[in-house]
Amino acid sequence: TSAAPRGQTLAFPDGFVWGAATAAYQVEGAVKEDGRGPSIWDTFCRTPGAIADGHTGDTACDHYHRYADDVRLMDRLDLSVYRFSVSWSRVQPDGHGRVNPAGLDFYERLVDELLEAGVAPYAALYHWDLPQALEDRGGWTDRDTAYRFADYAKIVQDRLGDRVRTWMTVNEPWVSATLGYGIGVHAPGRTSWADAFRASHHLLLAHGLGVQVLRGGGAHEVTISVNLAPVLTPGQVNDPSLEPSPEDADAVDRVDALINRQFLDPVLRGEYPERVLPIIERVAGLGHIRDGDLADIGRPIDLLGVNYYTPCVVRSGPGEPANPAYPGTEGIEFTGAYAPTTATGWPIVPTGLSQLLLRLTRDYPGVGLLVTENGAAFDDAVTGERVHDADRTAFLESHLRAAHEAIEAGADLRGYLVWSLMDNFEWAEGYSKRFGLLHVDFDTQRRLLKDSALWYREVIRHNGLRSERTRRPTLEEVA
Ligand code: PNW
Repeated sequence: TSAAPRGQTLAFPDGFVWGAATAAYQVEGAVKEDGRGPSIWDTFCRTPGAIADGHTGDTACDHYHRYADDVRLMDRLDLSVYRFSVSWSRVQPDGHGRVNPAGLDFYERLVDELLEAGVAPYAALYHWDLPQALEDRGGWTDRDTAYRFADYAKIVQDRLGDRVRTWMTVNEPWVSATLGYGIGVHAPGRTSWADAFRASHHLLLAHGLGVQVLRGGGAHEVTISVNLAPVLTPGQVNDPSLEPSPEDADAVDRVDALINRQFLDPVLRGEYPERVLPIIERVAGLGHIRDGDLADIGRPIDLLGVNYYTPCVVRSGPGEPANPAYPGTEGIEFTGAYAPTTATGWPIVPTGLSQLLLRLTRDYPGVGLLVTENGAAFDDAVTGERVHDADRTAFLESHLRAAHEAIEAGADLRGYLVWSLMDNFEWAEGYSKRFGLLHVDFDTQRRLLKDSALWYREVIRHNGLRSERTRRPTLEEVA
């Protein structure tokens, strides 16, 4: 229900950044090469039943060897930025102490290749692949891991800081803590809510200490990427103006505090929300939150990285037990959205993105916004040399319309990065879920530009959406 008129170009602001993202473990492969140490994902992938079809990231997209070809494809797509993550255990095999220069060499080659192609490197320091040696000392439940992260951030910046201007500390602390330590469906596969809350706090602390280090090292822009979801009642999914009942509004507020404000308030205001503290205290105590931590966590950042996929839909549900993924949600029903879904089963709700961006603008003014992930998995079929992924193009187009609408209404949105540049290792789903603009044949490692990639290139070239919806590229453009 975008207000944007059809038959007219929707221009984005000058300097708007267009890009795509990946993460080290999801694309690199080469897990034993050039001195890389094991990460918690290497270990987790060997746990029977943990990953669909027993897949691992051992080879993934073989990006470690094919990075130069992959950068050429980014160049062909006219990307202005590429967000990648650095594998901590490539740089420090044990997560502390000894540095592995060959690991840094890889990122230096990648960054130089990107700069050569005119694609700005956005380096994320932590996208879930904790060195196993640190997990053996307690992982993110141990406060020391945050300090080790700060050391590691300095090591990477010392090598790349003259070329990388935009740095991201941690990716999605909620997912990392909850799926990894709370419900155990991600590495390290632990199942303790007390651990999850401690992990969550230490990930935020790592972010704050990282900001301090990166600023000290002259970083131009520092950001964190947070998975965010507007929390809506079922009725609001299709009619955002609908007023919820007081009971439903209370359910919405409690879930919003847990999934969004638990991260936004510490980072952007230097405080935990009042609504979350009693839940943390009941589950984990508050002993892990020390004086001064929130001042560290709340250090100013330049941009907030927003990862948006789907809204969270709830209503009051007297008698409901807490949702296993959200402690403290007794009496709330998680209904899901009534909307078409992607291949991961996530409802497609583009208006959720405009609502989210406008809410951030209203509640957290003064920080620029960057969509660091948005995208969708679909069951793509290859036809000869083509991948006709019209559903992905429609997904991206509808979300860009929503983003444009938010900008028109005052959101300070600086850019948009598609998740993902290429099909890759989708964590617990293995290779079964394809999010890429590039199709990857995991037997031959051949890459194909999907129709959505060609469509995205047109968006980038015009710095906006052209009049027709879901325009398919012509064969000449593909050649
Ligand atoms: C993000 N959830 O993960 C990650 O940053 C990517 O590495 C990942 O490939 C992508 O989204 C697609 O899944 C998420 O359960 C995983 O709400 C799970 C959730 C959200 C984001």
